[in-house]
Amino acid sequence: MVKITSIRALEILDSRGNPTLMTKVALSDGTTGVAKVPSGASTGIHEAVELRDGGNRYGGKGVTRAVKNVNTVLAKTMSSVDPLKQKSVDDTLLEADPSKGKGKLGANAILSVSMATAVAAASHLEMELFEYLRKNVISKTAKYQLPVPMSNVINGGAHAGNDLAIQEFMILPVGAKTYPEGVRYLSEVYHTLGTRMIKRHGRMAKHVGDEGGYCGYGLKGTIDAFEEIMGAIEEAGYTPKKDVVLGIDAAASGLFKNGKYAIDGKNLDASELLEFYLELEKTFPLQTVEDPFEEEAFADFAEYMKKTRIQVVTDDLTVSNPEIVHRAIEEKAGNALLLKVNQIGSVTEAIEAATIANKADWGVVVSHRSGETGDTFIADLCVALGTGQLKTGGPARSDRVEKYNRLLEIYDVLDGKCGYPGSDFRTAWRNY
Ligand code: 2PG
Ligand code: MG
Repeated sequence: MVKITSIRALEILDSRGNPTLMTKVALSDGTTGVAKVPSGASTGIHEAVELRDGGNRYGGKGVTRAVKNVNTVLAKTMSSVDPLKQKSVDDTLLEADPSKGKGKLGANAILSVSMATAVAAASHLEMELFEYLRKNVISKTAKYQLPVPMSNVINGGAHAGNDLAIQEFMILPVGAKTYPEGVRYLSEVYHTLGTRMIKRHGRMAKHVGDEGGYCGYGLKGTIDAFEEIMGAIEEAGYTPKKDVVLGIDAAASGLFKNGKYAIDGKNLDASELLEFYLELEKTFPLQTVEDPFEEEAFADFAEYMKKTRIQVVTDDLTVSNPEIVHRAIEEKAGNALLLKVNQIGSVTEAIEAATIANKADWGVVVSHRSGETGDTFIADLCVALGTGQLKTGGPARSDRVEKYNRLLEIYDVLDGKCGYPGSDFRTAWRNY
């Protein structure tokens, strides 16, 4: 039986220049797996706990304690675990830190080992990671579909220094026939948008936010941003709605203060904000809205669901936590789950959250964090789950582009023999 011979973590930087972990798992046959952990800015209060050092070093954001936990406690505990059994790998990790939110050893420490072990196992079996996760971990057949990318072309909220309340303005290339064609749509619309904004607002508009989308310099508010994107879609030669639809992540917890949401110079209560979303849906081809209300507002999400037929995605509301996902399903507080591995802290639990959503006929959007690295695990996970949707930022900056490129590579590995859900992005994964 192949064994884990060493686990070694070190402190590296993420795309915002903040410390995070890189962990390498080595197996007895000489194969290795590496994982780098992402980090959010608009984090949900119920997310698993990132262990940070505090103090002055790196402004308190150092992760040397988490690194030490990997190199000592976890390395020791994992030495007797079968690396080819991801469930027992993760069970052992969870046993090592049974605290709520994995705050004792750090969810960042635990996740790095969970991911790196999966990567090492795939490498040992000479399988692609997506193939290993699908066949050996999720136990599904080898029919694959690549995701419709949800690309954040204008950044706002906590991800950019502008006046846009909405955190992410996204485009989805639903009219493309294949994933590579979808990527081309994204890139063309993105560049056209950049040129238009520079023409209108000057060279400052060329700058990008945390997720590779334009920083929105000069834009007056939500409608202005939507109109710019619509103009760019048409100018790039595409037809809005048929070829490209729109999405937002309102990340509304960040707008919420004293019972009201501050947006576009107004203070709206939940029902007024709901009317605003419904109005946007009428005016623009808006087909997916994430976190429309703050992270405890299950009833407001449910109210929105009664009035809309588009995709309502829960992120901060459910934090990829199987228990909370159950609650959201029961309360009909959405119809799609945002899945971030570091919100929950292990590969097995993330897959469990996705499976629960899938059984309830919810969509699943596999997602990056605003603080990323070149790690491409989520691209493989998305293909392995077959969810048909991936959110990984604008088509610029290598922390975002590496994921788009990994999917292009997977398309090539599969010789193009894979589905692309197009406008069925929420429901197509029933067939996969
Ligand atoms: C989100 C994410 C990713 P963050 O809110 O969906 O886009 O942002 O990682 O800052 O939580
Ligand atoms: Mg979000």
